Amino acid sequence: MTIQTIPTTPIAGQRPGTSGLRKKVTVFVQPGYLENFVQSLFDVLNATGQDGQGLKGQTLVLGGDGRYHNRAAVQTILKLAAANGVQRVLLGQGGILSTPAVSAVIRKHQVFGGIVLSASHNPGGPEGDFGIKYNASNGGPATETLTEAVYARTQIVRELRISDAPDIVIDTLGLQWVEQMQVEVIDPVADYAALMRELFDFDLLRGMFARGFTMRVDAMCAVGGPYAQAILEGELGAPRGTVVNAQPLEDFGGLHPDPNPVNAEDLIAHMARTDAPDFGAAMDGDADRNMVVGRDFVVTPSDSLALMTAHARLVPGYKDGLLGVARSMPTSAAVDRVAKKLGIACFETPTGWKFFGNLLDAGKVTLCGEESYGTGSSHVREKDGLWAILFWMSLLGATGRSVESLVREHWQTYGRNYYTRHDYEGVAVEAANQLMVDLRAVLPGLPGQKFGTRTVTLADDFAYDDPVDGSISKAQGVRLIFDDAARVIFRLSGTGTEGATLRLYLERYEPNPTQQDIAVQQALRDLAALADQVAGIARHTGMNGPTVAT
Ligand code: G16
Repeated sequence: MTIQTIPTTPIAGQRPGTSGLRKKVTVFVQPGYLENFVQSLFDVLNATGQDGQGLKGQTLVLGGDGRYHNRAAVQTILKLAAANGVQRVLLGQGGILSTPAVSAVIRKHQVFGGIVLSASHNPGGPEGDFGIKYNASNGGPATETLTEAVYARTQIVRELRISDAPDIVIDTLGLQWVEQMQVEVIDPVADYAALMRELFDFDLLRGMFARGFTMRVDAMCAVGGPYAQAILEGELGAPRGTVVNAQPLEDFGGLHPDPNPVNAEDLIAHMARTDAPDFGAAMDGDADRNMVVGRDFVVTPSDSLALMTAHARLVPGYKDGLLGVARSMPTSAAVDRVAKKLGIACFETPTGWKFFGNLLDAGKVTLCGEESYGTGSSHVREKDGLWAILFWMSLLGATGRSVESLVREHWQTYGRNYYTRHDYEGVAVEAANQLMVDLRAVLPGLPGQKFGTRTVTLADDFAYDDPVDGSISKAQGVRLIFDDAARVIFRLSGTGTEGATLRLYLERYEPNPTQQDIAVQQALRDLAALADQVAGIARHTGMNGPTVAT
């Protein structure tokens, strides 16, 4: 075994997006692609690490969602880590760790940071996507400052430092070595499960299953399966088969592991049957997203966050109440109304879980959530799919109510925020950029303008001043806010790997209980037309409607 220094040349386009670097597998397998990025990350960490020591003597956590290329990438990263001063790596068995589990392991063992191999909800397999992101010592996604520094480094990286050691055995628990670096292969579920036991009343949940509570969790052939099986079927006594698609597969069995009504159609159909279980849920590729479904009743992520906030004291881990809550800007304002009633702060951040990190670290918020099927809390620094499922199950157990009745009661109390997201996928990058340029140009003229019965009260490009570290993030999405609290938001996705995706978020508030049962797309039809009128979506994209509406 020797450590080698190998010349390399910079590769263009290695800028991390909303959540790490995501590209097609065909891109990631190009010689030097992964190596250049990881070397650049290690160079930055070595230059900026604690006490000037960089990675020397430090421990990293490593694992991924098991998608195609996960296993090969693990071996490459270990060889680079060993050559760049890392002392120890905690590696999930088989190269597997869900994103929230990486965060939990980093925090529990108080280590320097971790690397997550995932393209989240993006499809897998040789023709699918792969991704990598770095999480810092708080367990959360690296800040923009760090990811930008890594990107800058990728543009000048000239040398790889890498060991020529043989591959290690990643399926066997225990200690191995790569050069002087210890690799401890750990049980991917154990630390995470221990954390869940601290937050939830497992006896209550066990009792629910014992009394016949029924549930269907669709793990979408992704990494959440082993976690859900171990906790729900193993510890809590749920009947075998409660977790479906539980075996993580390199191509997710051809499923698109994105837990929304469009991609989790099998779960939606199952929950619409007359013999549907009491509770349904799905998770995404790396198990940080969740979708909550009642009997023939889908809960929007925005409503889910609002309800969890309203009832948090029913869950043991949150019985003392919440410090505050945070949502991403495009997420509906349903939670704002709950926060107001509870008298707690509600923060509005740009899209990207990394923006919640400072608020959580500073003790300003306890719960966070996003419209993109993500909810989480201060227990880790990632959104957490199975945690959200256990949280909802706890609410059902504590109240004895159904999913639908809890949500309907919530709307009666707080009003309903009708909400939808329209995705225009596969738009030519230039056309999408031009749409945003043209839209930004008309913003100054919009306030005061009337559209039907509505008047624009604010039209801006959202900028976020981080209240903890003072950093400013500009151009985070164009928002139009109206005098009746309706909102229309436009932004380009930062997680796609092909062309551009325009996201259009539509929301209107309905306080009248007799008007809270309109089909969502119908309730928001006029706002969709307004959005097209202002932004010329059809004109710019050549598309007459979204590819996905959830
Ligand atoms: C990531 C981020 C989320 C974000 C989502 C969608 O989630 O962590 O904060 O809401 O992408 O981002 P975009 O609208 O830019 O595509 P994940 O689950 O993909 O890691």
